[in-house]
Formats: sequence, C-alpha cells, structure tokens
Amino acid sequence: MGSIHTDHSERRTSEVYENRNNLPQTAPEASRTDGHIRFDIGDITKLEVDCIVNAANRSLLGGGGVDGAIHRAAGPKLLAECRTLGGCQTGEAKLTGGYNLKARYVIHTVGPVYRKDDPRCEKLLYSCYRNSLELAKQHGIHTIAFPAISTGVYGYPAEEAAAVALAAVRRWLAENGDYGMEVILSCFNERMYEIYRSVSGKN
Ligand code: AR6
Repeated sequence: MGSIHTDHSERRTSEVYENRNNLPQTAPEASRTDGHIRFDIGDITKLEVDCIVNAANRSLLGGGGVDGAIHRAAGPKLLAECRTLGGCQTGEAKLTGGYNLKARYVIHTVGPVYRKDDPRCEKLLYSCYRNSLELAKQHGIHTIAFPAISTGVYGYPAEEAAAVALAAVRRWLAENGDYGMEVILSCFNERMYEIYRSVSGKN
C-alpha cells in the first residue's frame, strides 16, 4: 500500500496516494462533501468506480492503449453504443454504459495530439478533464477515474500533462465543492505515479 498524503489547501481538496487498484477509505478529516483526488497505479478497467474515462480518438470506434483495454473489458456492446454517437471532437466528452466493466459508465474524451509550442494543446487537454467532470455531474456520477489522457500514443509529455490534469481537476472540485465528487487519477505504471506525486508537490 502506498503512503497517504492529505492536502490541507484552501480548496479543501484532499489528495490521497494509493496504489495497485486498492482504493483507500475516505480520509477521516475530509467530509463527504469535500472534493477528493486519489492516485492509483494499475489497470483502470479494474476499478470499482461509477465511471471510468476513456482516452479515445475522434471516431470513438476503439483503438490501442487504454481505449483498447476498455473496449476489451467492456465487451462488444460498448462498441455498438459508440457507433451511435457520431464521434467526438477533441476536448469534448460523450457518455456510454460500462457493460461488462465494474464501472456503470464510460466517458469517452478525445485528447489532443501533442505539438510542441502549440497553446491549443493545453487548452484542449484541460477541456477533456473539465468536460468529462461536467458530464459526470449531469449523470449523477460521484466517483470517476481518469487515465493520463494524451500521454501515450498522442505524445503529450507526462509532466506537462499531469500539471494540466491536476489544474483542471482541482479547479473543478473547488467550483463544485458541495457536489461530493471523488476523482481517481489512474497511472498505468510507477513512472506516471511518481510524476503525479512530483507535480502535485507531494514528494
Ligand atoms: N489503465 C490505465 N492507464 C492505461 C491503461 C490501462 N489499462 N492502458 C494504457 N494506459 P493512450 P492517448 C495509459 O495511448 O495518448 C488509442 O489508440 C498509458 O500508459 O492509451 O490519449 C486511442 O484510440 C498512458 O499513460 O492514449 C487514440 O487513437 C495513457 O493511458 C489514442 O490511443 C494514455 O495512453 C489516444 O492516445
């Protein structure tokens, strides 16, 4: 089990480090109405949450990486539902059922393909997190897990992507402090986990 750190920032957002898909109990000092961020190492498809987020492409018709893993775990009905959605623009998000996943829902979002010195990349990546959280709230979701969007095939440097992800999630939680959303930032390996630790200032 990883060490647990709690952020006593003015946003009343607590950040809990955990790993190996073994999510901890809510930190006692954080009430149900506080926003939470947790960090998990492992396969996002195994998480017992209301919703997992897919780092998809604009077709929403599947692919490699986490997208492929989610479709394999959810089964063919997920692809059938995705076919009805008409794709998704970069930075936007669409919701489907979770089918064979433990998660009831999947939110599919499309991260930017990284291009150095293009400021649109950061805005679009930020929008992925924000739009996913908004959509989740509209559907009554209270626990949501994100992969590190765009940091695989789409080439976004992990440190920069982690900073954008944390900024977007913290801001949304601060603005929706009475909603009671728990956000898991899923790391597929130790490296991504350490990057989140470092970027969030919790070394
Ligand atoms: N659980 C958690 N994280 C994972 C998993 C998993 N099972 N598998 C991979 N990751 P990527 P992108 C991490 O390439 O960069 C697809 O083909 C991985 O280590 O999946 O947004 C889509 O169809 C990395 O940190 O997504 C698109 O065409 C992160 O997930 C394209 O790739 C994202 O890596 C999207 O590229």
